[in-house]
Amino acid sequence: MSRIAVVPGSFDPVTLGHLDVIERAAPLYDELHVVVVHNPDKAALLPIAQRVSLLEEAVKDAGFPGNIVVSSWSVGLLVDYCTDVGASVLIKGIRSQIDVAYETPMAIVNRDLAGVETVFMLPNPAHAHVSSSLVRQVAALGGDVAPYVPNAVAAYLRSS
Ligand code: COD
Repeated sequence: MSRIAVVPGSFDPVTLGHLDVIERAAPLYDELHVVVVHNPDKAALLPIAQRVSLLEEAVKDAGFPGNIVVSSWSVGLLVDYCTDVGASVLIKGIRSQIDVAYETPMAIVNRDLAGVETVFMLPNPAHAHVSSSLVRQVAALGGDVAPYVPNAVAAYLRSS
């Protein structure tokens, strides 16, 4: 049986922190779905299709393994996506106690709903301070986001 996992996120935009988690998770599974999900609690910067396209470019540029699938999910529960693709594991990056507090109830509910387990991965300390919201703020104020994002995102934000 294939081991399939899902890395969900807003990815608005994808950062080097996200890529670090994706790079380390990919070899652990046969198939890794990186899924852009709308988070209703956050004001969006980029349309979902643009986030998917930047993720695809970043994964390709980084030369990650070929078992990574980039997609999006906008209808219904995240665990419905997992069921659709046969994934039994969700992967979340944990930067701090704040992430633990946010992710823990979701992990338990996702297990209750569909038997999907959540695996928490600790970040590379070099990127542990990076978040999409920080990138959005720096970009909005005209700062250089290149240290925090893949080249494709830096180029896109410079040109938009
Ligand atoms: N280093 C390591 N990990 C990181 C970093 C970093 N620098 N930055 C972010 N991450 C992790 C985050 O902790 C998170 O695990 C993931 O990467 C994605 O982060 P974001 O900011 O892109 O996405 P979020 O936090 O807005 O998550 C959106 C989700 C849609 C994934 C989330 O809200 C979710 O799981 N929703 C489930 C919807 C649902 O079905 N609800 C009902 C049952 S709970």
